[in-house]
Amino acid sequence: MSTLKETLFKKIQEHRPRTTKLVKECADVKLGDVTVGQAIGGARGVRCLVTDISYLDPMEGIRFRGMTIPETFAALPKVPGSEYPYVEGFWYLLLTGDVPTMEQTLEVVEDWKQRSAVPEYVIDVLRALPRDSHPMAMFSAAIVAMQRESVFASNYAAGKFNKMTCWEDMYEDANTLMARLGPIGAYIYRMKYKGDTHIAPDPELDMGGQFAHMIGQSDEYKDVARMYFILHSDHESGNVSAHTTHLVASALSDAYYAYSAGINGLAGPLHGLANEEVLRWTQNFMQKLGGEVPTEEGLKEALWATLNSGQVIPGYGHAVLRKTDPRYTSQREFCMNTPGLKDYPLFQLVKMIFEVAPGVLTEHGKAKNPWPNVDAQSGVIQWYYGVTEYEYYTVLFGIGRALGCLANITWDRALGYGIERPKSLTTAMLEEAAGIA
Ligand code: NMX
Ligand code: MLT
Repeated sequence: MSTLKETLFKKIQEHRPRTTKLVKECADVKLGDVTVGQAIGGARGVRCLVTDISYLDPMEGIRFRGMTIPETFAALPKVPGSEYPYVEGFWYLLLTGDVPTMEQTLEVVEDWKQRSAVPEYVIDVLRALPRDSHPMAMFSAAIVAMQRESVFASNYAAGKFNKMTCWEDMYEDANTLMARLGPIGAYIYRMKYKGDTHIAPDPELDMGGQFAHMIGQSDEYKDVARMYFILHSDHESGNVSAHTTHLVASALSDAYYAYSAGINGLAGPLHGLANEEVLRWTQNFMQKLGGEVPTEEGLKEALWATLNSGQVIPGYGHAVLRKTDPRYTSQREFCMNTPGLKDYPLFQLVKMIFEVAPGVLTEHGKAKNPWPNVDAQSGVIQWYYGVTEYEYYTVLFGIGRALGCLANITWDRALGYGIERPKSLTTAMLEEAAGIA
């Protein structure tokens, strides 16, 4: 058994009595009330999900297994010669809560390498799709196509389902998926945007470095990939992609069905697609100015024009956060510390939007949070390194988001979480409850 699996097993055994005790002895303890506004308004703030992988504080932002973003980057083993950690070590951390040693990290690197070959039939599926299909549709199709390989589904069908051990099958599927998502994403990228030319994997590289290599990027981009996948990994479990993955998995659907569904949710413009919307909006705006950075006045006018046409300002606002997203700050620091990017005109504009948009949104008076989220800053980095196909950006998000979603559903199985099935009410029932019937 690998060190990761052995450690995870130990953690699961330690954790199970806590969940059992809560269910057996404290099931009636109230966590809050649900209002009519919440029932109609997307269950915002309803406290009814459980995860220990990450926690989102409205003012502080995300902590992965109790660690802030800077703490996470500092603690994990780094790829030699690189500023950023191995994605594989981060996976170890998300699953177990322990910071792995270099040796433990390299075990995962090796395991993923063994699992990473993309089957020929997945390539056939991708090639059969119209070439102008959205890359997120391609990504989702490739994931669900691999369902036939699910260890969980095949053992279930063979009557080997065991509540105590089925997490091991989920763990197998999750690791195989994690190992293949980068190469699948790279295949889609090269097929759609680089004349259908493909680059073979380099057996020496870690997951983040391999992705950079396989899309045909520079050495410098390897750290961008590592940073990007880690930053986008998890945002507790109520966001659309994580919640969808959890919901679908709760029906005992396997990791392939569940994460393909999560990807479909990530593809919405109010969720992961916002990263491409930000770049589209910013580029259109700069094009109108002949590539010049606008004045503050010109920017304000453009922001108001967007709001007055009934559109949202992409990359701003959040369902939980009430301050600048630390994932935004982390990427901003990356830009500030990268010669070339620091003075890059598009970054200057992104910085200016940060100075102007919160004031405009506050004056507009609708958004509860006028501050930027992760998506406001991510596209400019991609553009700078030459990944200019912005409809592809959400696939990058989707490769990273798999880390959180798949760690979560592995734990869902380990703790035996039930099928998710909240209760519906009719509008008449709401009116009656509100005393306006
Ligand atoms: N620009 C304009 N209006 C906004 C914005 C924004 N950036 N953010 C919120 N609002 C509006 C929102 O549409 C709603 O209007 P109405 O009452 O007419 O329906 C009102 O403000 C209240 O919404 P909130 O309660 O502040 O936000 P909510 O929790 O419903 O939604 C988002 C959160 C993130 C969906 C919303 O802020 C938004 O649409 N932002 C722009 C899209 C975006 O950046 N999404 C990415 C989120 C992060 N991610 O990667 O997934
Ligand atoms: C995310 O990373 O999932 C987004 O910030 C949206 C959310 O947390 O609801």
